[in-house]
Amino acid sequence: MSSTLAPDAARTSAIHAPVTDFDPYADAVLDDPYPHYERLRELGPIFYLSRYGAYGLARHAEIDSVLRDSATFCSSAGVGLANFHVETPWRKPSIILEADPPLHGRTRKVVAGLLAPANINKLRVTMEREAELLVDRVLAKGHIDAVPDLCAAFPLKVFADAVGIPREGREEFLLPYGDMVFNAFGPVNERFKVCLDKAQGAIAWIAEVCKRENLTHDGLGAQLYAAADQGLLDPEEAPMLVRTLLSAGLDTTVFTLCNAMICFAREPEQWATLHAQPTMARQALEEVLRFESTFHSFYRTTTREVEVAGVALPKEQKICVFIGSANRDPRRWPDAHKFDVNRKANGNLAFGTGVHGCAGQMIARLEGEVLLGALARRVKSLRLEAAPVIHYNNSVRGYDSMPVSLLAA
Ligand code: OVM
Repeated sequence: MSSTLAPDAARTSAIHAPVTDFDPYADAVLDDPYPHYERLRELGPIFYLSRYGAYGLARHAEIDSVLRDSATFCSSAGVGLANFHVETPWRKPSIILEADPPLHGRTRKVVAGLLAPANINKLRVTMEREAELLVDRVLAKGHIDAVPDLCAAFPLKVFADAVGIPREGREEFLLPYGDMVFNAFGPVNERFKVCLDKAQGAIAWIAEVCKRENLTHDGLGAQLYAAADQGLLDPEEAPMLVRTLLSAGLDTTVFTLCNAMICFAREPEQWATLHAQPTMARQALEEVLRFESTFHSFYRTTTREVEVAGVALPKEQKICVFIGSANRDPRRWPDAHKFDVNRKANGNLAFGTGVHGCAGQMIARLEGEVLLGALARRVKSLRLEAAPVIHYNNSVRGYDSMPVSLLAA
């Protein structure tokens, strides 16, 4: 990582941001991003990523402030590196993620109601039953690949059922579609291009299953169409928001469960603590989200000239927020690099914050709590049997394979 004087964008400012040629998307960085994040935080409260022409934030305080000021740091120019005002997005922009007021407020209100505890808590019983069946199966096997057998299997069943899409095609298409969605929050690198080539079938399948006639009559998808019937959404907005559920709701929860398994496989004492007290599952999940965040980086775009940490930024400037770093910032977290299920991990930015804070965070936490709780009650110990295989993606962190052995309680 080199640090020299600032280029054009910062030359006129009172304080120049440190410049770095750091590539957040390099395989070697994704293998273990945390030492790199520490160097980024030490560069200062803001820095300039010369490879990408974007500023970056890696400390908790600055990221929190920027995410809370959605008027200055907008989403309608895309929340990836691409600026939709000048570049053509790979798909029609999301009407919630990649939107500002007034459009965002209207769609967000409908999705917030859909995914509020009052509407999703009725899913708990079904999820608990599925979790028990899944734990039966993995304990019977003893040796498993925790990614397909557990971490992917659970959301592909319970979340896809909750949305109300067909069974056929889930395994083949849902995760590859999300893989593309999350790669698109980074640069158009080789990873992006290869993924887009592979995602063509998934893109067509997603468009089909978002149609009203392909959804169950009582799921979350059907409820979006019902909201359109009531005039809360335009008719063409219902399938767009079903697409949002399927974009944002699978890879993220699958990888969060992978990250939970990794955290506990590496820290047997932490598993012993949770096993002794399975009702800690929700709190433990929060610490997983802090310690191994799922969504590691995304962007905002300035709507005007603005100073951030004393550095003057122009209008239309992309700023990358390194969530995975904010959640390890020692300025915010005592013993930031210790995975500790007893800590108060609230205030972590794994789900973002502000008006765009994850609308699905309560159902995500519900899935995580239910599966982790079922495992905590019935699994005495878990052991990593071989090196896990990381899944390389431009913005989310997870695994393709994780050979694990489980010992029943
Ligand atoms: C969407 C969408 C897609 C991916 C992620 C997300 C993190 C939203 O299509 O609206 O939120």
